[in-house]
Amino acid sequence: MTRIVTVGAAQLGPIQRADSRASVVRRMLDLLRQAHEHGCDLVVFPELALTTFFPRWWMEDQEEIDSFFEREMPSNETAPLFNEAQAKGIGFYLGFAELERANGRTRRFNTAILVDKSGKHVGKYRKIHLPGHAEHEPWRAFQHLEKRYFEIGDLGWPVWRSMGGLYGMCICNDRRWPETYRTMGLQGVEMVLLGYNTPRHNPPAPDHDRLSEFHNQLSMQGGAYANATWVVGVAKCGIEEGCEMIGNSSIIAPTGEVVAQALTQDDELVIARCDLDLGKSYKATTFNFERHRQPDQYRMIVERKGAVAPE
Ligand code: CDT
Repeated sequence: MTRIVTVGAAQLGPIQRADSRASVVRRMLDLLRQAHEHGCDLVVFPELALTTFFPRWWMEDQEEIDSFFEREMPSNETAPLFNEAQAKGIGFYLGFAELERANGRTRRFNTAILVDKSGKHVGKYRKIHLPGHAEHEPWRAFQHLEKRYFEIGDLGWPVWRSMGGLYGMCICNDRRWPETYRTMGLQGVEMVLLGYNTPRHNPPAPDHDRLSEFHNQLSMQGGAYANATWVVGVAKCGIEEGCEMIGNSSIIAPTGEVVAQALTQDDELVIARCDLDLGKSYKATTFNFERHRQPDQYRMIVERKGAVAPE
């Protein structure tokens, strides 16, 4: 029996600052409706899917910063999404800014959750690789203040048994790091879900700008192949508050091949029928970890953080 999961990569076009969460949820409901019409089992929404990509702004007023965060999930504004997905029997990945109040502490994370077809919360992931900077750098065309507004995720990269397969999550910049996929690969992951907001312009390295889409594909295809897993990467994209973010939302097979890809920089549903057993032959041969990995020779990966060149 094949294990086919029909996946919808629900790319979102730009969300401006003035756009209400209710208006964004309406757009997501439309994508969910399309997903249902095409028989999707699972829909993947982007990183920080409910608001504009606010780390582009230096803000000092904590109340203003917190206006971009969710204190509960679902909230009044997001409940229609949860209700509709459950009614249609569609699981989903959703990225949002999480404000947690626990044990007298307030903590803020760049978070994603996985909800299954019955509406059950399967798992939560908090972004570990936070790019950008923590202080105001006015020379930049725009800021990238994830290191200021979020704490480093504290949940690792778990893999969950759900919806007939083994699922993992990561968020945006995580996709550029082989460690992200390998940690999930070592738990046998069959599908990695990830959302992103990737500005085309990288102020500290503008010579990379022309390669934005290439680097996006390169990292996701490499992660998929080397870990024999599906990767579903979903953008929020287009021109948001004057800042262009790349699209190219992609569904990538364990072979490393791109099976389906967005053509626009707007709301767009990209669909693929994904056979979760497609990675099996790779996991049994070329990437049989138990047989071929040599962790004793990789100790430096966990013992050393920055590169140290030999004398
Ligand atoms: N959201 C996010 O993590 N964006 C980063 C921009 C980094 S600039 C190289 C990304 O990796 O896409």
